[in-house]
Amino acid sequence: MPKLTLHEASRMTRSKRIFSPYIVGGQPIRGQTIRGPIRGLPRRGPLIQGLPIQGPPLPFASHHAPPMSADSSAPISFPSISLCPSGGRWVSGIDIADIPVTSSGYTGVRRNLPQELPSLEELHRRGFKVLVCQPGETCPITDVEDRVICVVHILPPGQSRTVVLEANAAIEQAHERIFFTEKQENHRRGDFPAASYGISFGGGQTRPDFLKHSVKTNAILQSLLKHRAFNHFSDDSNYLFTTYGSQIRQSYLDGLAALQKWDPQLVPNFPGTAFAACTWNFGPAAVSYPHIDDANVAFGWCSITALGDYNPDLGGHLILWDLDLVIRFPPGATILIPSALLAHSNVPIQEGEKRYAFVQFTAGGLFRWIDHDFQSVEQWEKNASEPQRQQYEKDREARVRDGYNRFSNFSEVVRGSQRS
Ligand SMILES: O=C(O)CCC(=O)C(=O)O
Ligand SMILES: [Fe+2]
Repeated sequence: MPKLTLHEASRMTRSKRIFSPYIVGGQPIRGQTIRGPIRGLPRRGPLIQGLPIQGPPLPFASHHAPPMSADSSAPISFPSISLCPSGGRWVSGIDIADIPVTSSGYTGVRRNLPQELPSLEELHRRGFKVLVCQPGETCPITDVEDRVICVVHILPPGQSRTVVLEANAAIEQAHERIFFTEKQENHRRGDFPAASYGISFGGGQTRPDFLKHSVKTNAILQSLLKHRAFNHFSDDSNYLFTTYGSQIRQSYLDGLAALQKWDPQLVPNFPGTAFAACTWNFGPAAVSYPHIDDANVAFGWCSITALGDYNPDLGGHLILWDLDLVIRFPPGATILIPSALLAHSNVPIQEGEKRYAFVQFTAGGLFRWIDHDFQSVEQWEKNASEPQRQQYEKDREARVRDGYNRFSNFSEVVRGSQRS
């Protein structure tokens, strides 16, 4: 496995910063522009250089504090805690190619997972490690073949304060106004209402289309889409996606472009986004049970941004069950994971704390529709010629065989960052 020198590592963090209009106090600095265009993303609004911003300390517990036990203020001994080395990566012990996908290769395989919310201490007893990334850092997680399978990004302190407070307020306001449907209230991911907006295909839809809502809910969700905090999170996660998963992101963009050509109404949620849809997990305590988002693209990423107001040393972490890993997940942080492949859930938060999440994703069914000449599989099977069937079968085998290698190789990412 190639080793990253300190020099390489620091070049990488310096050259791949996240840019944001958010600074302490929330006022963009005018007149300053970023040095170069972010590849694949349109420039939008006044941007500042995303250099570490000096500002007041995090509104949450210090990131140096060891995890505390859930029911007392005494720190528990947690020797397995690891800091993500600056500019480096966390090397997990899994091979992502060992995780099964459906035979068509579009979506994940649902697993029967226990509905449990183990505490940090319990996870420690079970041998899980805790990954802690520092504010302003990005930490990729690789598998044994050096594929970048996940990415963790923690906002710099000055940014997180403003953007998180704004996003929280918008989510709370929307929560009060939305009359949730039975399906939005009761889903298998956890005991919290959730609403999705965007382009999807599955669950009763006869063709790819916008998820349907009442006129009122639609207007509320559209106003969240316009909110600058969610545009900021969209930019951040797309920037991470471009940097660490360029092949997958390109396939998402190609898919969206094909859909929009087929139906020009299918305009994505955010300018420059590669994701087809997003979900807001409303609180008051959006903590997920172990699950796999099996309808999402199998060889792809979804982006989760944690929000709310909770002590991230005590709870709210993201658990990746296949990696025996617990990731500290403070409000404002974004984690990209292949959510159709890896089982994930959260560590519970403390009584009275609030947690929400903003999740961006793409349904695998959209690609199935595109690859079947913009028809359902059933329609396609009725109409397809023998050569078409043979070609489909070849593509299917290649999709499953090569899919896992669409995750970027870490050394390629480093080389790419040094070139730009
Ligand atoms: O809130 C989180 O950290 C996870 C959310 C999630 O996995 C989901 O909504 O599917
Ligand atoms: Fe999920």
